[in-house]
Amino acid sequence: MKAEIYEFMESLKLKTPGEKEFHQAVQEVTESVWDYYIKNPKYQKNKILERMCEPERTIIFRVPWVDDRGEVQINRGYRVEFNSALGPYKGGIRFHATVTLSILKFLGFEQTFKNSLTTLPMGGGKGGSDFSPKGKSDGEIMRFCQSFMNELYRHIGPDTDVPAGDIGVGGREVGYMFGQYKRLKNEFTGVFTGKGIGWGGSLIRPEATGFGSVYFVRHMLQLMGKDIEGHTFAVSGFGNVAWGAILKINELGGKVVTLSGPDGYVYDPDGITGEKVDYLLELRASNQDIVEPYANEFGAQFIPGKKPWEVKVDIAIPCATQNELDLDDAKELVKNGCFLVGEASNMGCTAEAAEFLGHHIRYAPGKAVNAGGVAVSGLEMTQNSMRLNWSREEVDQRLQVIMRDIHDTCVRYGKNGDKVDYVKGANIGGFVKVAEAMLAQGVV
Ligand code: 2IT
Repeated sequence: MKAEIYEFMESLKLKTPGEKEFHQAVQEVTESVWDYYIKNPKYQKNKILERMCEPERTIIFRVPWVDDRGEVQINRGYRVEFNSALGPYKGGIRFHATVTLSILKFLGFEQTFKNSLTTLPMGGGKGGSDFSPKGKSDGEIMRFCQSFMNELYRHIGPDTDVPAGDIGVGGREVGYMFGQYKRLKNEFTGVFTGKGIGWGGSLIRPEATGFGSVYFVRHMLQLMGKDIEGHTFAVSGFGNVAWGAILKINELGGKVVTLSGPDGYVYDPDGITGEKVDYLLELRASNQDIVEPYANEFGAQFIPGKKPWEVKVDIAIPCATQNELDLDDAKELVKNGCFLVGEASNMGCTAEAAEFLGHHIRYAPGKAVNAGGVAVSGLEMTQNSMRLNWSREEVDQRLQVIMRDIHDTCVRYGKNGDKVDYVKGANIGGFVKVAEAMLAQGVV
């Protein structure tokens, strides 16, 4: 690492002790943009990078609620309003036991660059709670969402901050939060995305992250003279992102042979197709956070306590969570002939795994690959503002164009001989627009 970057990181760490996921995300971006940053003294003079690393506003609040036994429970709620240079803060809400300020800061930081890459007018933010939906009843989830909104409603709005879903937050939770916002503010606006079809949601939003990831991977393959068809895929996770990716891979003639959860992974060499894909929605709705029932239902193999990266596949698409693929996993994948990893989860690879993959095979980071989710959220905001709904075809067409543009941006800034450094391409591509907007808007 360059001495200047080391110094920059040391001073960030002093100000944000213990926030290791946030440090990881900042270091990756800083290493990518440093040369570009130094070449443009106006950025350094205006401390653009330092400003980008400090959220504009962080809200932390108590979320008290009463469980089904009548016991009082306390969780912590957060919203990190990271950067509004390009538009209202935009980004998901995560409900998971592992949520900390560091996790939400890394996600909000990443979101700023990702949203910039989409070409749509959205700033970056992220929120959530350490509340775990696992094993909770529908009533408990509703009461939690309402209590969470009783505080958050004063900080968000269709032109201020527009949340959406993330891990643990899907259509049901967005519905409860939107309902409570509407009640408190007495207004029906596009304050959330990922809403239900019929009350302001956009067609294709549930599929968008997965579809977009596969569109992006297809562009990566096309640069290598290949396509989705005929290739075998390892997918991790079993939620919304994995579901959408599997649907699109199947449609384009690929075969997905794995799924995973906190309990282990499923190996289904026949391919996850048809009713097996629909079954993922049932698994998610059961709030159990396990994939073993899939293996029992369809007679597939279940490997407890392991990750799917030990299976021999052509392409891997991590769709679960941060740092789910480490250096050993990366080496195992490459040893088994995997030639492409497209990260659909946010920061799915550890820094060491990302570096190894970037050297040996084609690898693209989450902020480029998974940007289709928030891109269609942006399109949902557009439709809400127009008070019109677009057809599936219209939204899907726009999503495809956006993913192509993001891939082009990565190639423009990351081209390196006959290879593409997608990490560098995505980071510089995302950075430039935000930096220019911040410069134009003065020291704010
Ligand atoms: O990580 C992400 O991009 C999301 N969870 C989606 C954010 C959004 O506002 O749709």
